[in-house]
Amino acid sequence: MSAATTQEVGPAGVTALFRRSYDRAPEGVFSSPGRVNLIGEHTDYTGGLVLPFAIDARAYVAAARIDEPVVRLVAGQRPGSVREFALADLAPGGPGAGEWTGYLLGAVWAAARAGIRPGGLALALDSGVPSGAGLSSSAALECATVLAVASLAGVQLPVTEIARLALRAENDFVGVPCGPMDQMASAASQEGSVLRFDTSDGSIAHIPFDPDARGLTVLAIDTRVSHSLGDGEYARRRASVERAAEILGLRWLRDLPSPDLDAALVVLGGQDGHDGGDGDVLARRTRHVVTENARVEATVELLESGDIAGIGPLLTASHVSLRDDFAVSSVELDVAVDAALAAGALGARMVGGGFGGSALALVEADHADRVRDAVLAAFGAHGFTAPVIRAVLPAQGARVES
Ligand code: GAF
Repeated sequence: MSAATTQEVGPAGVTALFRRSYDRAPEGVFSSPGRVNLIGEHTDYTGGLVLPFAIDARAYVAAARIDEPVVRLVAGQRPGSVREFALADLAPGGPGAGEWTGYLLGAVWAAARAGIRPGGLALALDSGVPSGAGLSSSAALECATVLAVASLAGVQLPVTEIARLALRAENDFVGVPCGPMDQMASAASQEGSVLRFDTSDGSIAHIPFDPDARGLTVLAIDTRVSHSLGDGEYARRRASVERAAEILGLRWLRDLPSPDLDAALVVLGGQDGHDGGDGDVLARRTRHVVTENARVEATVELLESGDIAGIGPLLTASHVSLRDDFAVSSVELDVAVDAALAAGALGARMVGGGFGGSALALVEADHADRVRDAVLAAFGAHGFTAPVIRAVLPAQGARVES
C-alpha cells in the first residue's frame, strides 16, 4: 500500500483513523514490518535457508471487539467507507478475499481455524510498507492482524505461530502459493540482526548484523515496477523445483548435497520430452537452489566472523544465479544491480519474488550517495520511472504498540 495519508503512518495515525471511523477508542494497536532478504532467494518453498531482516516500514492495525458477528475494516490508504463482512461468510474465495481486505480477513479466518475467536471485530489499518515493491507489504498486514486478533482473544502467540497463521491466510485464504519466508521475517525479526530461517525444520536464529558499526550501508532500491506473486510465474518456478526434487527422489532440493549437484544436473538435463518439462530448465532451476543454499551458509559464516563487507561477492553471485538460472530478474532490477556495482557497491542483488520489486546494494557508507546517484542516473538514461532508494537497517518484528 503506498502511503497516501497526510498524517505520518504510525500508532497515532491509525488510532485517529479508528476513532474517526468507529467513534470509539481501539482496545489495542499492533504492528508488523516489511522485510528485505539479505540472501537466500527462491529457496523457502524447497526446504532451503533464507536470511531476511525486517525493515523500518510497518503496517499498523488498531482493533477492538464488537458485539455483532462481523468484521469491520477501514484503511488509511483506502479513504472511504467502512467495509463489513459477516464472520460466518469468511472463506477462501469468499467476500473480500480477492482484494486488500483479504489479507486482514484471511488473518481473522486463519486465527479462527486455530481456535482463536475473539468474536466480532472493528479494525483500522494504516501501512507504511509500499505494496508491489517486493518488501512484503502483505505479510506485514497479515502478521499485524494475527497479533491483533490473538491479543484481543487473550491468547499470547509465539512469533513462529503468528508467522504460521499469517502464512495460512496468504496461502489458503488469499490463494498465493508463496513460501514461508516473508511471514516469518515480519513476525520474528529482531532489531540488529538478520534472521536465519531453516525452512526444512522451521528453526530460526538471530545473527547479529550491524552494517553501521562497520561503516557500511544497505540500500533498498524499489524499481517501482510492481511485482505480483499471483501472475503464474512464481507458481511455475515452484512447480519446477518440486518436480526436480521428485525426479531426484528427494523430499526437497535442500536434501541434495552440493557434491552431488553435477550428477543431479545430468539426470535432470536428460528429462527432455518427459512430463517434467524441459530438462535444461529443471537443471538450471535446481542449480540456483542448491548453490543459493550454499551461499546462505557462506554468508552466515562471514557474518558470524564479523566480516560484513566480505559477503558482497556472494550477494552479486546470488543475483547472477537468479537472473541466469532461475530467470526471475527484470531489466530494471539488472540495471539497478549493474549501476550499483559499477559505482562501487560491494555487492548487489534483486530481493523477493522478482520480475520487479526491489534490489539491495551493500555499500560503504561514504559511497552511499555516489551509488544512489549512479542508480538514479542509470534509470534516467533508460527512461525508467525513478526508483525509490532508502537505507535499511534490521528492525523489530511484530509487536504490540499499545
Ligand atoms: C516472495 C515469496 F513470498 C517468498 O515466499 C519467497 O519465495 C520469495 O518470493 C523468493 O525468495 O517474496
